[in-house]
Amino acid sequence: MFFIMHLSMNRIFHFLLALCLAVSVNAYDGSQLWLRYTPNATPSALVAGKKSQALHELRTYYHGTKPVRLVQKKSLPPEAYEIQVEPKRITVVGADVNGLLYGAFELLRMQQLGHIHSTRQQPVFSLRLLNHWDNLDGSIERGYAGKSIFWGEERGGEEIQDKRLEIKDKVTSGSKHNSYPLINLSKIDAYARANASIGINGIVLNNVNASPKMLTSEYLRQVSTISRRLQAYGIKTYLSVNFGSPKALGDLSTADPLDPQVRQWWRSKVDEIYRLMPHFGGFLVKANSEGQPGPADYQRTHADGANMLADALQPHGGIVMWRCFVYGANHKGVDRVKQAVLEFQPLDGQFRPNVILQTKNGPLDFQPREPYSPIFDQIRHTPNMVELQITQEYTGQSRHLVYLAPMWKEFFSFVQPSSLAGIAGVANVGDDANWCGHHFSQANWYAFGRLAWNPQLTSAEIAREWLQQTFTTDEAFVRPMTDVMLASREACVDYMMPLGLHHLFKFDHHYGPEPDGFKADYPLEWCPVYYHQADSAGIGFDRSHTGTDATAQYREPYRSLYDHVETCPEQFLLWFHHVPWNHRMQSGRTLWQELNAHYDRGVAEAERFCTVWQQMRPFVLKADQGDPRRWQEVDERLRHQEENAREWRDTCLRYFGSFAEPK
Ligand code: GCW
Repeated sequence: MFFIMHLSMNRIFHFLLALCLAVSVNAYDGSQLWLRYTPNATPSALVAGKKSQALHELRTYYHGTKPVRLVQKKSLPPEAYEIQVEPKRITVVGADVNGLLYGAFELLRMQQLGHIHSTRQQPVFSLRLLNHWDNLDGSIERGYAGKSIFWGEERGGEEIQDKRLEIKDKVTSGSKHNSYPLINLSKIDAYARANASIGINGIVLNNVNASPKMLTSEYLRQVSTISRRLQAYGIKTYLSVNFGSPKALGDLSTADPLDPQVRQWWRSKVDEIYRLMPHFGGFLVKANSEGQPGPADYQRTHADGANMLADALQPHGGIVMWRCFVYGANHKGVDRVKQAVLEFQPLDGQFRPNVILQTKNGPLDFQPREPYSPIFDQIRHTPNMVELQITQEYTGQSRHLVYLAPMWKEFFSFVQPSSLAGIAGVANVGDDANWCGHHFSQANWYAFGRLAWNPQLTSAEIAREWLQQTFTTDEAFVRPMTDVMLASREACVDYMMPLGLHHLFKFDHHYGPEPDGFKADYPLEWCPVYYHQADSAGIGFDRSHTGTDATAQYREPYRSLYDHVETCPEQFLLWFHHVPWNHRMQSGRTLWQELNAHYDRGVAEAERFCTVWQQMRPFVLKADQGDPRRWQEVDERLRHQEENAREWRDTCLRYFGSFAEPK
């Protein structure tokens, strides 16, 4: 009896085990991103060309019946490609290895989308970078998708990391190749491949709030291991550097950029880097901002600081990306949105040719909606790069579905892409199975790459192709979900901070509303009450000529448009003006009524997204072979988003309502 029971228990156990395995084989966690290609059983013999990553991709994933040739043609512009579809064959022509790889991925994209056609493409920006805010202990500043894929141990701090390197050094001493098995190299390969598939050609591996340790020989060896993997996919490696490094590392007593020893320190450091990594790209620097060291510590200018680094990098062809996100250091008490122009405009023309100024799209800080940063009007003799934030620090943090392409397109409607030397996106990637925390946050990474390649693409085109590759090409899914994605950014603005309101976020973590946020010990620039200025007379920050005169930093016609309440677009109204509660809006409503209407609309949209997603269940389950995991994970987040949208509306209206007698 016992034996029989034991036997059947055993069977049940094995049956359950088999079931679990079957489910986990089918379970789809989102890890393949938009690259859900089915590999060929054997490499396709139809694809010919010189050995390259491009050849490998096509041999593995091209399923067509026409032969494909890969050809390099130096006369094309750098990184450009052509796909020529003829009756009997397809030719992918690339300017260089990057061009070939991008051409190969374009062909695979067309295959996924079901329509292969001739095309000729060249990138609009030559610098298409991701910026990781990854710390050496493995944490990620403003990261919402797990730990860094580059640094740290699961629970490690920098010390543990250092020990690990020491141990590893001992193990590998004597060996020609340094390899650090504790970094998941296959993850880095997959990451590099995903980036190459959307045309990213540079990655900054560490946080702009940079640890000086980044530049120690131990870490540089790890950087070099990573950089080789990225280089295989045409991606250059860059590092954020701490301006105070020579001092902080104990090598010198100063980091003054005009001190000869300091200059020599940087030259030697840069030489060391290029000995390890001849393809190294350069440095990204956050100086004299939010407590970071910089040239102002020695009464030197940003130009002095940037030029010193540029001089060290120049012989190797490296660049300096110097951030203009500075406030608080030299212009205390001045409207924060004006400080970048005040700081950098007088220095325009004083920078070395290999310095690029990198500025966030808006003058404050990645809010759901900001006017463009006027620095793009004021800096004319120094190359500019725009920094966009892919990680959703202020747009729901991988818990909300907010598709950011419309926001970035809005920026490009004010700032000509051709006026920019490059584009950088703050990455939203961590070691989560689906890379980005929210399945739909993958779309922001994808959209960033596609827009960095071609900012003329529409938000809808990008959303559609992402949905088709990531979920299914079924129009009954693609159409409604494209609509949801396109509506999501405006919904977020509406339920968080409509009509030009900004920075109403909870302190520090920036999730959720805190319109009454004021603490005597915060810097004023971090307090919501400072930004909305609500009182019994009205609401909004007067940045017109009667206030801080930030409008004067804009080129015409925006300067005049923004300066007057009557002409200021309503979406920026409270950014530029303090407006009475009973001000008549274009709709005929009072400002207070209009504010209510926007918050209500935002919440209604969040509710609608949930409803649409319910209807999408069969399509997602079908795409995932019956596995509900991905659908459920999105569903849970959408419900949370709806709840959080309500919290935003109710908290903000309750607080503002205490000033605004309904009129
Ligand atoms: O938006 C703020 C963030 C900081 C960030 C800083 C910056 C990396 O809250 O976390 O620091 O901007 O861009 O330097």
